[in-house]
Amino acid sequence: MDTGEKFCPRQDLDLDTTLQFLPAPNAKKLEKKPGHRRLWMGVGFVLAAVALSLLTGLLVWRFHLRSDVAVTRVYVGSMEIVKQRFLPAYEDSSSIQFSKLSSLVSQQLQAIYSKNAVLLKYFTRSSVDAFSDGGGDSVMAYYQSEFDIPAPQQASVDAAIKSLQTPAQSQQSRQGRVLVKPDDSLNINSVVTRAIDPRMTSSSLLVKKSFNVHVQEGGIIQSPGFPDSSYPSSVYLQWRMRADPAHRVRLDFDTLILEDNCQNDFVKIYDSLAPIEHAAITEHCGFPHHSLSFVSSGNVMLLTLVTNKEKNFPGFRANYSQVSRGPPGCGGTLSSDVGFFSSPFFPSSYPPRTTCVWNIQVSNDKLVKLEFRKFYVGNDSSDCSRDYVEVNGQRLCGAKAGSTVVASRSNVMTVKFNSDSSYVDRGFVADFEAFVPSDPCPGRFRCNNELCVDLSLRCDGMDDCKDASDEDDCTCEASHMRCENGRCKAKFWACDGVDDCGDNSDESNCGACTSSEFRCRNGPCVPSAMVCDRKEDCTDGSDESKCEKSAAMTVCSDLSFRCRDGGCVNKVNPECDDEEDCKDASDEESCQCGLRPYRSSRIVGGQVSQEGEWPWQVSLHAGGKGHVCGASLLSHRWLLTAAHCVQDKGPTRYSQADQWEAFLGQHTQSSANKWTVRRKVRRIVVHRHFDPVTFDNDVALMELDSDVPLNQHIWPICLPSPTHHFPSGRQAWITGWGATREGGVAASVLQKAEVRIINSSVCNSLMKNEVTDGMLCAGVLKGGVDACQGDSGGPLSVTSQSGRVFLAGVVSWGDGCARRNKPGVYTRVTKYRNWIKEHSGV
Ligand code: 4AZ
Repeated sequence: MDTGEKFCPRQDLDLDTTLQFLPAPNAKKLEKKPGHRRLWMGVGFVLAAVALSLLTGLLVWRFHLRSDVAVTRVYVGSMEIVKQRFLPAYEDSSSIQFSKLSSLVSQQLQAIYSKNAVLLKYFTRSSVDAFSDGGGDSVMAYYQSEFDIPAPQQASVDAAIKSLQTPAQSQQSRQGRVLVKPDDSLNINSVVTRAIDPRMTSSSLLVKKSFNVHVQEGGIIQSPGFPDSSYPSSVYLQWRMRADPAHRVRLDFDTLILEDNCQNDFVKIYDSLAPIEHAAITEHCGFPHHSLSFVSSGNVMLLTLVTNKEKNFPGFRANYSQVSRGPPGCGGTLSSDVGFFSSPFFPSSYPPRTTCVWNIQVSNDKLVKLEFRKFYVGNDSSDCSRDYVEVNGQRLCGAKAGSTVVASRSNVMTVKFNSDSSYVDRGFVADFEAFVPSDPCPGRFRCNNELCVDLSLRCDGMDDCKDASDEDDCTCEASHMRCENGRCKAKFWACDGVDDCGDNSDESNCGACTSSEFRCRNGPCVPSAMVCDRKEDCTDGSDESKCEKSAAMTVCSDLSFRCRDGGCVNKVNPECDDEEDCKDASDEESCQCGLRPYRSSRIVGGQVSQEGEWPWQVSLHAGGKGHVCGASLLSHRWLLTAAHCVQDKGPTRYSQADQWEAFLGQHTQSSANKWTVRRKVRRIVVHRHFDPVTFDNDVALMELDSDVPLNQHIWPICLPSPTHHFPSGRQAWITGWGATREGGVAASVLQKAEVRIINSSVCNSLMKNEVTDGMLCAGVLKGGVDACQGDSGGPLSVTSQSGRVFLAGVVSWGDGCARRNKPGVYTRVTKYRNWIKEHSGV
């Protein structure tokens, strides 16, 4: 629902143009005169109608019937001028040197176009936008050429532009026909011209501006107004970045939040100083969920921002720097028996126009096995003709989930990576190891796909090999059932609507239910009346999992939402769903929460968050020890955390408010954060019945010493009503700066990880019956994703159907971190909703 939420704080940008309405004329003049003028009015009306039809006819003729009406078409390009030394003055478009060289380039272009009858006919003008140092004794010129072309001729001009040969190429042509003869004054090595992205020449763009940036020293580029206000509308801005010769430009985004529709607003980055399509390396809009980092192939890069009139969002901020050419780790000979390598600059995107070749050579009597841990190499196409990795002659491209394994038939393997001139990707990481053909996985299990996995993962009900071969031919343990194909799967996965066995045998024989019964996904039948009563009668919660907005019982029950006037609403989760369900509208009160001002989109197995993605996340620092626990912002003044965070430990008096400081709007723990607001804690309210042994009632409130201002980085999360239903299987997010693996160290940048709510009975069977009514389980049973030490007190966030984020849980405890079949345990916030209200008023 928050998709269209306009980010519209302050607008005080010098780039903005302002619309002014004319003052109304003297009101008296607008008064109606008596009827004696009716005749004149009639005549006037007829005349006006005739004039209007004439005008309409003219316009139709002008734009639809006359095919020779010319439209201006813009082409952009680059030209390499050799035997020309680059002068610093070429960067200044007002210098004499710039004017001189650009007029020579324009003449040269005119000469090129005049060799082609079609181009000659429609060419109007060229202008040079910029020059850059081409290295050695060469200069790159970036230009625009305009052609006035009648609509039917546009395709032939496009074709003529495409067919243009550069002087070097044409001189080598077999017929010996020189199509383009260079002007005497310029020596040209290559010319590339292409039609510009039409979104960049839209007539609605009111402001066009360019900025020149030298990246040697490093620095920040941000959209105008960032972070205090939205970016301006209807602009085309470009930042021309130049590095020293023999260096590359590197650009790392820490925030990018634009409108979702790339037809309206977008950033586009080029491996050139001209927005030339074949050098476009990336385009983004919306709210990308992975980090964005780019490296140029040469010493220039162009960043463009185009916006339209509607919906403006916060924009972007990126750090620029330069790195020396000669990419580290691009190819070479690898002669150990085990090792790894990655695409250049991984985890940044690889640069365009790059080729690396690795020659792996292991001991003579062994073979080589290569496993791609990560693989994002361009688009998947049948011939992998653009960006690809070639292993022993076999090309791979696209994005591959899980691991991909390739083995050699000898002790050598050649791996080649190639990127073309446009659209880059995140690249790959590859591990290689030598193996003896008779024992390819010493001490480990050998999967059919040649992957080796730990022996303990065999027959545990999880597909660790990615081809399920670790689950073949197993003797099933008591908690497992046997599939027809011989695999073992956890019993509670039977009849859950998912083919876990791979032969669907876990989904057959699930028993027929009568017509007045509902069949739970995991098998049992329950009376139909129990469906959508907001009580999980099926142990997998399937009787409640598809009930959003389902209507309604007519009577009040324990599960009804209670309006302030005592009325009941029996719709599932009616609070803050933007529909007034209570007669007194109290279900839509206090709903300034849970919405990021844009959308999109210790943690183990998580990923780095975007700045501002979790504005309710709080970092609690104590006793001068830095970050200790997480918390969630509930209002201007109140935080919710875990009671176990505020228990005295040894000499540290965690129970005392004066020991704590809350950091709001924080992103990184180690470095300065522009939006961070710090507050001392005035009061801590710990749940009276917190049990430090069982962790039952693990909840505490913190009152800040003064209100915090709310903004796009600091915003409260919604509290669910006591009857809010979070069904099993619902996606949830955990966030925090805790350890990124069990026993590991805390994260510097706020981490996020996706988990699912887990049915309490299932959870209790996995957690030795230690899960109480005040607890809620969430996790990934396969392992690898979880909250961990240092995440405690932080939020378990669930997004409702209406797009608002609700606090389902508070990170509380677990059996280690990210262990298989050991979900994380959270304080169940619905159970404490009234307690929170009672003690904080929120
Ligand atoms: C902790 O020590 C902790 N895996 C928090 C959560 C979990 C484990 C430990 C859940 O704060």
